Amino acid sequence: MTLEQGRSGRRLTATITDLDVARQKALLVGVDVEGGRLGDMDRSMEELRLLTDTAGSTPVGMAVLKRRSPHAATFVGPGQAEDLAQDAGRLDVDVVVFDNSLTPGQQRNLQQLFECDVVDRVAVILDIFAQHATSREGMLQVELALLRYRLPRLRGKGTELSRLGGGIGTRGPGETKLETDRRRIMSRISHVERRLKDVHSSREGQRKSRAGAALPMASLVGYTNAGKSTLMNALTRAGVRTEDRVFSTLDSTTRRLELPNGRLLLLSDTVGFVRRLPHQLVDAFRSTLQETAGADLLIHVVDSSDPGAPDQAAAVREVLDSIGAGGIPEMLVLNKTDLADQAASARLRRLYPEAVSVSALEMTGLDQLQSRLVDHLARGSQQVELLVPYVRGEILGRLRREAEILAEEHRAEGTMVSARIPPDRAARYREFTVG
Ligand SMILES: Nc1nc2c(ncn2[C@@H]2O[C@H](COP(=O)(O)OP(=O)(O)OP(=O)(O)O)[C@@H](O)[C@H]2O)c(=O)[nH]1
Ligand SMILES: [Mg+2]
Repeated sequence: MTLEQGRSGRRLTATITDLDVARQKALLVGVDVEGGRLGDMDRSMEELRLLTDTAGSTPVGMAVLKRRSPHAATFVGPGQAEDLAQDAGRLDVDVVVFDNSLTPGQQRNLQQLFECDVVDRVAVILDIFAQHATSREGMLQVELALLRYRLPRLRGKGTELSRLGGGIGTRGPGETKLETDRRRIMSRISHVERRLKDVHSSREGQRKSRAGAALPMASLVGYTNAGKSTLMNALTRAGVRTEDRVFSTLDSTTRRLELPNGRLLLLSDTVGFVRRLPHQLVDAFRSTLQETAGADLLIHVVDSSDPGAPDQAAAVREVLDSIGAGGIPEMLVLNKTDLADQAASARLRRLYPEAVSVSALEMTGLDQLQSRLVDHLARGSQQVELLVPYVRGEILGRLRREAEILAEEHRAEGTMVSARIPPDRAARYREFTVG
């Protein structure tokens, strides 16, 4: 890529030779409006490049512009819009992708000016989700998000009237095409919402039966591509798909994890986060995300080889707050230590002294992570002596899952057990406590 310093900002114009001709060509545009730090803008644009590429278009040019405040009609200023239209023509792009969110009106106006498609980051993320969703629930959630995004973007052609039937009783002003489209989308939205409700209530049933099993639950959370699924596989052999691309996981997978001291934990892997995750998606994926919000512990996976790791961690915490998971205890895991250079690793360890360093791919640091999980579960636990009658064998089974057994002895009256029980489980065993 070559860098030009123009009057309206910096312009990067790519000359990428290994172009896949079947793919759409895209011009990426980022507008620095709040006078934010340059580094942030660069990282955001790099991410937009990755998102656009994942969505199936090849970025062939990039423009980073400055503007004090967005122009009401076109977001960028008139001169900037003209420059961009020229770039779009010269590079012969199919689509111009804005990193900033555009209003439906701005999007429409720019489309006319550039004579090609114009989309924003939200649309790109929605598009990736639409391509990757595979489960029934995932597809319904994505469709809901897409419909809600499209609704305000319907284009009104005031003169185009569509009349139902056309006979007596249908005469009169008729209904604009916009109104019928809008009504169609709204009725589809309520249809999808109803179907989702069904899926959610059956999931709620599953969740309840799991709550009955009384296993603590830990959720893997983190920025997309941080290595959550790889870590899930390394710990549980779950066989979740992992890929070097964003949003490869959209559905949740939950597996049992047996810790070194024999205690069981449910571990779930779910959708990754990204900076400025579209609110339509957060809303639509609320139930998937709520599973995270119901966890006893969040295992926050950070890609320590990414220079933007601290920003990514902050973005993840923001999303967690927005779904009501901000108060759940968090264990920070610095992943991909095999890729990170030493200076960067040292810097991250200083920033997050409490974090565990691992490489999920090379399976290093996992022992330490597991023992931290053991410690976490045992936090605040009390050592108790229990006498469990032989007829209550099921109690021992449960105890083995929920507590750490220190000693066991068979007596005439039953099994004498010495165990460390977490505080939230202690009440269940009170009737067996001795001494
Ligand atoms: N070198 C290295 N690569 C890793 C490590 N962990 C994961 N990766 C790679 O990083 C990429 C993303 O891994 P995933 O496990 O799919 O990441 P994820 O967080 O589940 O991503 P999404 O589901 O897309 O949000 C894959 O290509 C992995 O092979 C690691 O410790 N070291
Ligand atoms: Mg994944």
